[in-house]
Amino acid sequence: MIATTLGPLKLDTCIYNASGPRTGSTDALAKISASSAGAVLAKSATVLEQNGNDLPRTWQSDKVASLNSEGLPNKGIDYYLSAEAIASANGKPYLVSLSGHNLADNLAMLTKACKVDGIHGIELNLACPNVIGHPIIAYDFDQLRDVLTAVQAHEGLKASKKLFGIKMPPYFDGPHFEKSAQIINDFDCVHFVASINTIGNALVIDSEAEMPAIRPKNGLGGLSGPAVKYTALANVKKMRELLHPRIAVVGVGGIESGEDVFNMLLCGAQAVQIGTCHWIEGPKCFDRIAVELQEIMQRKGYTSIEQFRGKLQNWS
Ligand code: RRO
Repeated sequence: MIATTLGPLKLDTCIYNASGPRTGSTDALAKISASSAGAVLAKSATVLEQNGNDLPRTWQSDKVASLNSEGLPNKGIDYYLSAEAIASANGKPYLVSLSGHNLADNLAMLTKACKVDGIHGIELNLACPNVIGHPIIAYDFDQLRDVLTAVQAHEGLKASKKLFGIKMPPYFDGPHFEKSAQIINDFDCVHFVASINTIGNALVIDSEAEMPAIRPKNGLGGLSGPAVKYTALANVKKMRELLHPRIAVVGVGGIESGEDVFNMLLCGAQAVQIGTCHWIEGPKCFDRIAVELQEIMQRKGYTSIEQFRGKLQNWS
């Protein structure tokens, strides 16, 4: 009832995890795999293992929003590639996320990922807000085009025919939506666009301490959770309108209920990722949210997501 496809991949449910929280270890990936998530996506990887930014680097509030400046702590690409048997033990697609320090690193990791049969898809993260000294790639449209030009020319990706997509930052202005979609549309190698990463460079203040809640970047970090849901919905709607129909849009940002997923699907999402809610609630969130979505569909008489996907009504 809530199955979907992403390129050649079949997902039993259209809900799976976002890269980030609870995705850094094989133990965490195995738990997602054992839940009703439709796919398993690993933490963004760099070429080599790294520890990330100084602590404290996260702040959580289950009601409003969360903030992180993790700075890409991860075990290195080889670890996530070799986790394929564990992550896909339950027959689900396993995707890795790449977030190298530079284009050469991303291409080197792409080469490795394309050689592993058990990797079903690759998400290139063009939107990390937390690496000190590195601006968000997809806010620089020349760099966005350069990265995609290099990926398109990548022989290993072409030969492997693997699902390839990009994780995008939120945009806030019409011309930015248009320009980014126009660039992406020029590249056949892009099969999906996942919108949105966290809203970069937000600030949470601890009033008692009269200090920022987190240490790195003088307190600035990526904002996530319910507060960003409305920005995420708008990004999914705009991307779906502007991207070529062959490119799927994966919705992500602040999703925590079946109703939130339903709204993402109305905006045209092909699948929906859960980040902060997974972080706070753990992998049982995938079971709960899947049940909630099915209840809404039953109440409305829908038997498949295709019956309402992308069919958000307009005011006349
Ligand atoms: O690790 C992080 O600090 C991080 C990454 Br790579 C990302 O893409 N988005 C985010 O909010 N945090």
